[in-house]
Amino acid sequence: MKKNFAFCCFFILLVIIFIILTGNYTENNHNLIHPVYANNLEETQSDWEMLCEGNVTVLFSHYTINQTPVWVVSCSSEMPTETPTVVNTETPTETPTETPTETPTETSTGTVTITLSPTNTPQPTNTPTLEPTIIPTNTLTPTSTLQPTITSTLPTQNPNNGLVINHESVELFDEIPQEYLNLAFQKRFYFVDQSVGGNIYEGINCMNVPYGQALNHCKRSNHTGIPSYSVDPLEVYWNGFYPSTNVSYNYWSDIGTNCTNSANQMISCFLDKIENIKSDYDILSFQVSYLQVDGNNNWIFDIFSQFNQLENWQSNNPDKTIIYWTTSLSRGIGTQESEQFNNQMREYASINNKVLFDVADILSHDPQGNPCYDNRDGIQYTFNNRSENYPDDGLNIPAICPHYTTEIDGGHLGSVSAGKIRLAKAFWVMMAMMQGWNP
Ligand SMILES: [Ca+2]
Ligand SMILES: [Ca+2]
Repeated sequence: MKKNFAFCCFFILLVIIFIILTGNYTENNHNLIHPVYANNLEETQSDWEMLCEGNVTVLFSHYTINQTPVWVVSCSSEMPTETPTVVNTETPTETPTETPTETPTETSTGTVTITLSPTNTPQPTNTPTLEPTIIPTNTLTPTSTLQPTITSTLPTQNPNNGLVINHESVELFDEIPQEYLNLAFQKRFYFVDQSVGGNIYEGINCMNVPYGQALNHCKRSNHTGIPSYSVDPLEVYWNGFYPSTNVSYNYWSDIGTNCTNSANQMISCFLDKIENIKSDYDILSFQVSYLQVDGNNNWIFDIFSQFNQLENWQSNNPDKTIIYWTTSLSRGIGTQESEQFNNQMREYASINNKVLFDVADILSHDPQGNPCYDNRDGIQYTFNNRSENYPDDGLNIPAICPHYTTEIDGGHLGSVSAGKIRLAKAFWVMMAMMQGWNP
């Protein structure tokens, strides 16, 4: 009897251990992503939508770590009810020879854990925009396989040589000679940024595999809200693959606290970080987010007076290259501050022969090269549950094209792909030109 009782107890104990382990497994099995410290509500919501591929249905508090609430967002696998209107039905000029083997079937079913800084109030009332799974009308398949091996000894870029990568550079992507790509793949690149930087990093990672193997969020050419903003599927297509293992990215919140609160903090956070990791990288950089040029952060202009510190570091580390970026942009930013800041950055890079990744220029031109301006234009922009109808302020200020984001005020690059893929292509053009390619 005692034996039976002991056996029973042991069995119950086993069941309890199993339940605990299973619970832990489920928790560990969450699609743990980088904690997002929301700068504002819009950014957080957009990140949730992006991470859940547009489907956010359940939001609940889960637990706290060091008194910081950790929120769990459950992504639904619900499919959109509307049928996307495919605008671009033209036959691509490239002649694909194979039929794709992959049928995009992915739906977002993962659970995403997001850590919010305690001062932010998550908004569970956010109505997600469902993003249909897009089946491209073209049938492109990569026809080449790139080998990331050094095969030549081409001259490397002199850090004193200036270089501007802007929207016109994107078209050069298909012309990059393999030998320069091979050199570019060896360069270890590091950047610090906010959420749009995360989007850009995603774009670069999209191309880490051949097009046929890339995730859906890499290939969305259709703008599900306003079909006229859809792009040619070739805009989100690439041949071969572009290894991203040597590209690294950190959020500002990774490298320090209050890094985005002042120009002084920003530069010292960046310099402290790169001093610690410089043996691991060849090219180092940071981007100022559109959140810092929204007109409420005039301190951002002080950053230019801090650049002498970057110059000092560059002088002390002649085998490294610090490159410069213009800002990300949103539909609403486009502000006079963003325009002024980016022009000042272009001027600094030009005068001082810097490499400039002109992200603002790339994002503010549509794939045909037409400029895009802020949403205070008297033109109504409404789809799904979103709308803006701001009066025309009489100013045309460069802003992200609606071809590259489905946000009406924001500028995240997740739900349509052309923005982040064009930036990824421009990135490789820049990396190849930094290795001496002169197209
Ligand atoms: Ca408008
Ligand atoms: Ca305007």
